[in-house]
Formats: sequence, C-alpha cells, structure tokens
Amino acid sequence: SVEASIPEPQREAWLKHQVNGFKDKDGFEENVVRHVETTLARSMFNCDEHAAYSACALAFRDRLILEWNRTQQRQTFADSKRLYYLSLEFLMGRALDNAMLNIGQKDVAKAGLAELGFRIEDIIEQEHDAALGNGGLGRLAACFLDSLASLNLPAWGYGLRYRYGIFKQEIIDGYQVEVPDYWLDFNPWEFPRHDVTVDIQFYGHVNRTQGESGKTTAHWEGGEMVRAVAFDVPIPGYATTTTNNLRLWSSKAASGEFDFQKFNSGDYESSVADQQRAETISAVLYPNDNLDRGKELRLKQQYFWVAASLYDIVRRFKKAKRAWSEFPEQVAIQLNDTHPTLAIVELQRILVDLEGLEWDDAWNIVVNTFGYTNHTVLPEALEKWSVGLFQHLLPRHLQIIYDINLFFLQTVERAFPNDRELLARVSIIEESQPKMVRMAFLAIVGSHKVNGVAELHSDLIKTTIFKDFVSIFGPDKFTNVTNGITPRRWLHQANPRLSDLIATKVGSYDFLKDLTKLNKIELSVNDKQFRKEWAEIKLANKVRLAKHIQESAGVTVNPTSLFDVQVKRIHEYKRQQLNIFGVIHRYLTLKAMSPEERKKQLPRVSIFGGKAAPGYWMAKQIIHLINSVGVVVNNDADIGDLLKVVFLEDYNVSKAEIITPASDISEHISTAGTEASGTSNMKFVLNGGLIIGTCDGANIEITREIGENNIFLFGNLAEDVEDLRHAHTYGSHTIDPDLAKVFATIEQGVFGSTQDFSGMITAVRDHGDFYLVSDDFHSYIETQALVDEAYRDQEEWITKCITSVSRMGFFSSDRCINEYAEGIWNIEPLHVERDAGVRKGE
Ligand code: B1H
Ligand code: IMP
Repeated sequence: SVEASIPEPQREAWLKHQVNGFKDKDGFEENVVRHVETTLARSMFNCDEHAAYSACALAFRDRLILEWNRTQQRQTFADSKRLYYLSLEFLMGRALDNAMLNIGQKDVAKAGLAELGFRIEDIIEQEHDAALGNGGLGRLAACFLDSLASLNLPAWGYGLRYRYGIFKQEIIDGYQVEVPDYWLDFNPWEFPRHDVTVDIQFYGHVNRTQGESGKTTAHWEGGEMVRAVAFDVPIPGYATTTTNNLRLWSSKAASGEFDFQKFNSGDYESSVADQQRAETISAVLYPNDNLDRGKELRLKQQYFWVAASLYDIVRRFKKAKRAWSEFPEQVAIQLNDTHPTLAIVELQRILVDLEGLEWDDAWNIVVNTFGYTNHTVLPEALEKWSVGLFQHLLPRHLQIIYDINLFFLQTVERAFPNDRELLARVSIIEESQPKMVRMAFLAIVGSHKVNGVAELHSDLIKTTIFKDFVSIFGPDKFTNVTNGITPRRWLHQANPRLSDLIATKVGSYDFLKDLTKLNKIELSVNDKQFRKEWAEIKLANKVRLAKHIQESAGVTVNPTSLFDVQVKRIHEYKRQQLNIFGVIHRYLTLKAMSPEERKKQLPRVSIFGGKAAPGYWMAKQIIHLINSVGVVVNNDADIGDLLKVVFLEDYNVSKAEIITPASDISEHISTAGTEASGTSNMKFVLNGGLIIGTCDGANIEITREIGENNIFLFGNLAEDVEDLRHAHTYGSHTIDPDLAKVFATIEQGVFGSTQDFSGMITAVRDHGDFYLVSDDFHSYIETQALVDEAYRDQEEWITKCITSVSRMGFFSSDRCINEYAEGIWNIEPLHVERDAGVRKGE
C-alpha cells in the first residue's frame, strides 16, 4: 500500500494523526474562525469581507491540499504514465467558487458564511483573478487542467509564476491605459516549495572531452545561474477526490560564490542588483496575443521554465529506477504552442550530455515523449529566434539544434534526393539575414504528433505552413483535436440558474461530467414552463450585466434590448473594426429614418471588451473608435434606447463569467482562416446565446453540431481569401458603398479627431484590406438584419437557443482531453478513492 512507503517505526504516529478537512457546516465555520483568529491574526471584531474571503479560501485550501497529497501519493505509488502540460500561460481566473463547486461544498460554505454574517456572493467577489495568460491559449490550458483532474488523469501542469499577470486595462478618455497587475499580495491558492529548487544555467561556453572509448562529451560551462523555486497550485477535479498539480516556477538569484565574493568585497549594491536581475525572469507575462516579438528576456523565460520543469520530470522518472528506454512509457509532454519547444533540445541534452546515451537512442526517446499543439497560422505569431541570440544565451542548445537539423535534413535528402529547395524550405535554420531558428519546425521534428485545434485549422496547417512536413513524415503525424471548454466553470459556475434548470430536465447534474447528456433537454423544447423559465434566466443574466455596465461604464441600457457582444483580445484579424463600422452604419441608418419608422426598429446594445497589446497601435485605435462612437451614439436623443455602444474595461475571466450568460448574440467574425479555433464561441452557445460568425475555426463545427438554422454565418470562405487579397493588391479594390459612407462620416469628424482613426480607414481603403473588411461588409450588414428579424420572433428564438444548447455536448474539454489521452498521450485514468486503494483503467 501507499502507507508502506513510510518506515515501519514511524508509521503508527503518522497514521494516528492524519489530518482531515472539514466535513459539515460546523466544521467549516470552525475552520474559518480558526484561520481568522490565528492565520490572519484578526478577530470577529475586525473581520471584513476580505478577511472572510481569506479565511474561507484557507479552509478550502486545507481540504484541497489533503486531497492533493493523497492523489500524488497514489499516483506515485501506482507508477503509471503521467502527462506534463507545458504552457507559458494558465489563465485560471478565480479559484474559490470553482473549488467549492468541484468539491461539492458550496451549499455548506454558503450556510456557514451566512451564520458568520457574510453573503457568499460578496465573499467570492473579493478574489483577485489569477491572470497568467493573454486569452484563448491560456484559458484553454486552464480548462484542460480542470478536465484532466475531473477525468482522474495523472497530469501536471508546468508554467511560470509571473509576479505580474496580464495588465489591468483602464479606459481613460476613450484610450486604453495599462496598469500593472500585482496579484500576489495574498494568494492562498499556492504552496511555496522552498525545498524544490533547480539552478538554471545561462550563457557560458561549450568544452569537449574525450573519454577512454574515444567518445566525446560536451560540457556546458561558465555563464551564470538563476534559481527556480516551485510553487504548487492544487487543481481539484469535479465530483472526484483527484486533485492534480500545477507547478509554477519563480526565479531568484542562485546563491553562488560569485555573489558572496561581491558581497564580502563591499559591493553590496551590485549583489542586490544581481538578485533583481534574476527575479526579472519570472517578473512579467508578455502581454502579446498571437504575436512574437523575439525579446531576449522572453527566450530566457522559456529556457528557465523548460529546464526547471524537465529537471523535475526527469528526477521523478529516475526515482523508479527504470531503463531510459521506458521514459516515453512513463512520461508524455505536451507543448502548448512553440513556447516550450526548447524542452525537446533540453531533454536531448540531458540524455546525451549528462546521462551518456547514444544520440539516436536519446532522440527516439525524445520524439516519443513529445506532442506539439499548433494554435495559429498567423505569420507574425510563428516564433523564430536569431541564431546569434541562441549562441550567446544557450550555446550548447544551438549546437544540438544544428545536429538535430543535420540528421533531419539527411533523412529528407534520402527520401527526396536533389531537392535543394525542399531542404531550404524545411530547414530548422532559416538562411536569412540574420539566420533564424524556426521553432515550429523544431517542434514538428521533435514530436511524434502535431495537432491543430479545430478541423479547418488542422487542415490549413497541413496544406499551408506545414505542407512539406506532411510529405516528409506522412499524414499520420498530423491530427486534429478540436478545442473544448469546461462546463463546470462555463455553465455551472457562470450560469447556476441555467445549470439548475437543465438538471431538472436531465434528471441530475450528470451532464456536467458527460456533456452529451445535454441532448435530453431537446425533448423539452416545447415545454411551456421550461421555456418560460429559460427566458426568465436569460433576462435575469442581462439585468445583472446591465447593472455591471451601469456601474463600470456609466451607461444605462435596457435589459430587454438585444445584447450583441464581442469580447476577446483586440486584433485586426478578429475584426472588431468590422463590428464598429457596422455599428456606425446602423447609427446612420437610424438617423436617416423618420421618427415613426424608428419606432419600429429593434433596440440593440453593442457590447465590446478586450485588451490590446500595449505596442499594438492599430488595436488601440480600434478601442478608441469604439469609445468615441459610444459617446456620440449614447447621447443622441434621436436614438435613445435603439442603439447603445458600450466598451467594458478590463475584460478578464471573472468578467467573462458575467458577460457570457447575458448575451443574445455574440460575434466571432474573424477573417476566414485566421482564427484557429476560438473558444468563447462555444461558451456563448452553451449559455443560450446565438452567434453571428464567419466560416472559421470552431464556428464550422458548431454549425455542424447545432444546425445551420441556429447560427448566423456570413462572409467569404477561407479558400477564397488568398485570391481576394491578390485582387486587392494587383487589381482594383472598390470599397463597399455602405462602408464608404461610414468612412466619410468618420472623416467628417462626427466621432472626434479624424486623424485618430485614419489608420483604420487607410488599412482598408489604401493598404490592401488584408483582413477583407470591405469584402465582407455587405454580407455582415445583411446578416445583422436577419438577426434583428429573428429576434423579433421570441418564440422561435428561444427554440433556437434551447436546441443549440442541447447539441453542444461535443464542445466539452472532457471530450477534447479524452482525445488527447487516447490519441497522443496514451494515458489512463487512475481512480482515487480514499481508503480503497487504486483502481486502474476504468
Ligand atoms: C492562440 C496564440 C498565441 N493562438 C503567441 N496563438 C503568443 C500566440 O505570447 N505569444 O507570443 C500568445 C498566444 N493564441 C489562440 O489559441 C487562437 O488564436 C485561438 O483561435 C484558439 O482558440 C486558442 C486556443 O487554441
Ligand atoms: P515528486 O513526484 O517527488 O515531486 O512528489 C510529488 C508528491 O508525490 C509528493 O509530495 C507526495 O505527495 C507524493 N509522493 C512522492 N513520493 C512518494 C512515495 O514514495 N510514496 C507516496 N507518495 C509519494
């Protein structure tokens, strides 16, 4: 048994004093009061809501860590294969509500807090979001952790513990202003492991020695060391005791002789400066979504995190004293985009340089261990690092990359003799000025599976950016795993009333574990009472959002208007500019009507939200235009409630939990072929909203599942984009006449300074309209008119919503994780039942 790993003489004492978490309301209250009075050193006389939150979180943390320990012990004991998910981003949001719901103790906490004088909603609101991510990629990683634990899969996440997460966005005079997000003041959800540290080397040089056998070994020497310290975040599964681990690394100075000498020689300041320099590595999340800027510090972050994680993974593997050849049977490592691609090189280095394996044996292990997920085809997001920077920062890794490339190109040459162009196209080293390392190519060569994140995207990578690699490795290396979302957070937690209503029809909450069970509600689509409650819940969610809009943006909106929502990172490819141009068109149309005619129009609230990367000028212009249009439209007496334009500041996970359940229609309108998947599209439909979108990413599969009648598709298709762009550049590009009127209005200064918005207009009119805004404008406007028409028929609209929700089962991240587990990782669930030992493979 697990207990047998405690030495016999001490076992009794340890087992006798085993701690258990609270079991009921009384136990919960006792825990909270104890934490208030001892851990927080407060009393009932000065326990404010934040202290109550802290104590409540600590009470839950105690429970989590006990289950965490049991899970880890059993996983260690069972010695089964584990998955390690390497991601530079984990956009977790708040933890308390999620922990209460997953453990199944929210009612207990609610009652307990009430007796202590607090409303649970107010307590939940106290928590600062854990925002260690930019957008979809980071949130996907968070959904995956929830599913991995809920499915009892042995898995760890590895990431960086940024001191500053994604910046807080303030809107001042219509402009985005970035404010640092210092979130670690009080974080009860992490456990510092000051005993789990790894020293990470940078810079230096490579020496070679020759052993007796004549074999040469490379030694990476000199340079500087930075220490990685582990912080563990417990991840509770839903309705299971499995509690997995997210290990985040924090950087600090490695106490070396060097520092000590400086210190002794009186150079105190510079020794402190070294300290700060080391801490800089994990100081801040790079705030770019779908953009690679090639900064040295970013490469340092990547190596620091990857090297610490691999050290930890290899250490754990070595504990079981197995042969190295068994490594891929014990360890699966998934690369969340190319950000952790150095892990491939680092594992090869560990095996060859430190463990003395032959190159080919090591390489076999490496390739069978790694899987790589591609999340984007946008050229500006594909990572490349200059050879010079590599040489400087990671000299040994550069050599290994060159060797990997050499052996790879040799196999290509054998299979496709005399095709020099092919060799140049697929080389991991781009022969440009300066030479660059192409990280995606390295990731493909070093992994056994490469996947895209939605069907269209997976097809596109096979036919465009990775086409040659399909010929080289064959099509089986490439696969699709369509993204998913966790229904625990995105339905049960964000929309509890809808979840409860669904449960009455499904007969239980089983749909939260098997989302395909949602299909049972389709039987009730004509049930009057059910429809009435459905509509009431949507309205209540809209009232709640209207209140939030009033408080945060100072705009009064009528909750019975159609709520039209586009919330996501601001990016030209996501086309918020198309949306706001459409809003201006609507405004002009309303203005041109007679008062009588206006009265017949359907009131709409256009809600925007999202952050622009701080250096992304065009994205910031888009935010400014949205706000400027809002000022004019919202104060136009002719318009009244017919149109309101709102920009919600600081869109994040906890705000998404308020916004998502309140939408009638949401916009997923990227230029076809640019949005790899999108995941908010799934969240909106799951919450009973419809979507307007292009034939892009997961929209296509959503359409297939819910039916064409339940979605508003428009615009050009991915297959036509290239020709259209070509025509813009080499043929004539006539702007859609309605769009031209919108431009003219902006240029007249109706929304303020014309200069501010000129870039957005010229991009479309004069610079080739790369994102096809004009090409899709007419179709967009027409389709928005269809949305109005459909919304007028509320009965039919509700039917569409219920039908859509009932068919969303496919988009659970549980389905998605099961596909990875079977098709890529080859891992199995490990049931954790307290006091009942381990059951494998159920
Ligand atoms: C996605 C990114 C991304 N794709 C580079 N790529 C980054 C690229 O910091 N960087 O350098 C950060 C993020 N993010 C998104 O991934 C896609 O755009 C979405 O379509 C997709 O749904 C999501 C999850 O797969
Ligand atoms: P690691 O795998 O050494 O990083 O340990 C992670 C966690 O697994 C520990 O904190 C323990 O909870 C558990 N664990 C590690 N080694 C053992 C063991 O020998 N027996 C039981 N549990 C273990």
